[in-house]
Amino acid sequence: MSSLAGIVSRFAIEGEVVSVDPLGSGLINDTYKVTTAGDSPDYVLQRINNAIFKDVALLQGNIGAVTAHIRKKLEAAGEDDIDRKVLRFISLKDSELTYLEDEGKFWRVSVFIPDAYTYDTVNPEYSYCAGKAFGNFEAMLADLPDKLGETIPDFHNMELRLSQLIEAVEEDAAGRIDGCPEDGPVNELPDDPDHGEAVLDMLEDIDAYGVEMCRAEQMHRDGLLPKRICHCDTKVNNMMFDRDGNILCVIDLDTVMPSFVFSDYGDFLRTAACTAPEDEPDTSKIHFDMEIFKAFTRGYLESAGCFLTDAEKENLPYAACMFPFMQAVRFLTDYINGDTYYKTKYIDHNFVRARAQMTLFHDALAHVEEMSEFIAGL
Ligand code: GN1
Ligand code: MG
Repeated sequence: MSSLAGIVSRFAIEGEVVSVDPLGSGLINDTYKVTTAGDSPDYVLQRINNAIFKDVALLQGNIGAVTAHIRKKLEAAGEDDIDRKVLRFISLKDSELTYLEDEGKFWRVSVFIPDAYTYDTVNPEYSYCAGKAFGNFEAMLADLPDKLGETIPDFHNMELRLSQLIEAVEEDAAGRIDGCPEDGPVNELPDDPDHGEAVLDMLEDIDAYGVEMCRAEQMHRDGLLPKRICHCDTKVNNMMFDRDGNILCVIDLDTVMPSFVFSDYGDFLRTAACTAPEDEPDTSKIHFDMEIFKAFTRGYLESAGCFLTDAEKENLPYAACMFPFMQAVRFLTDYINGDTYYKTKYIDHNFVRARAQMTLFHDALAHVEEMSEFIAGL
């Protein structure tokens, strides 16, 4: 088996590798920091999860087009420190490709951005900056000449996510529905002995909102909602800040593809406006934070307001609800399938995540009117 340092040595990096250590907390790819000796830059090594990103060539092609386009814009705007504001991927030593296939695994290397920080929680001031940054990111990509492929087809299609849940329930591949509650819980949550029942309750709860949460697909069919190039994984920890809290860049570009703007807006709030981690077991700690919502929305509309349609703006509160809902559906689907998609740390992790997301969904839903009033007043 190739060593990590051996993998790195196939890329045209500068300097001598000193160490390769795990980095970050992504749920899909494996990420490492590559430290080099002396003044050479450090690097980020990633194993691309090709069970999920099935077309790595397309994926790296998208990322190449996006980063080159952003770099050009930053240069034209006379920005300084550009290498900290857009990712740079390294080619192989013996080819132009920016990924390596080795023993059926796919790898890539980018330059590590020094003195940059990611956060799992942010205050309103940072949220405002993040809103501006994601709006800017979409604005910069609005005139991208290359046509991007969908790295995961229909990634944020709510109708598809619900049908995947239904399929999972019908198959019940891991026996996490059948056998419960009659045979007792399959797995025991420390605080929830009636677990099997809890899964069924959650399915019922999801079913009650399914049609309403598929509004985006309906609007798209009615010609009311365009697809634009979006980031599609705007978790708060996918944004890099400098030491003073200024935004440097957005990272984790695997899912940059055409989608509804609700994706970026909704997924940021799902993580940043939640008062607890996305897998919080104690649901009493989970609330939708309106101060974060307001700050982020103000920032986002300052940079994206110029290209968004009225229908898009009016439906931002829906997006704030739809994303926790969609994530609950995705986590629950994976739970029922037997945890084949997301990395998990304990047996019921995906169920706990789904429950946290449904709790957040309900609290966001209770704030829809307040959100709409705020947006109308901006
Ligand atoms: C995954 O890779 P990571 O951890 O940033 C997922 C997102 C989910 C997120 C939930 C390709 O993102 O869609 O929102 O987990 N990415 C993919 O934490 O499915
Ligand atoms: Mg990430």
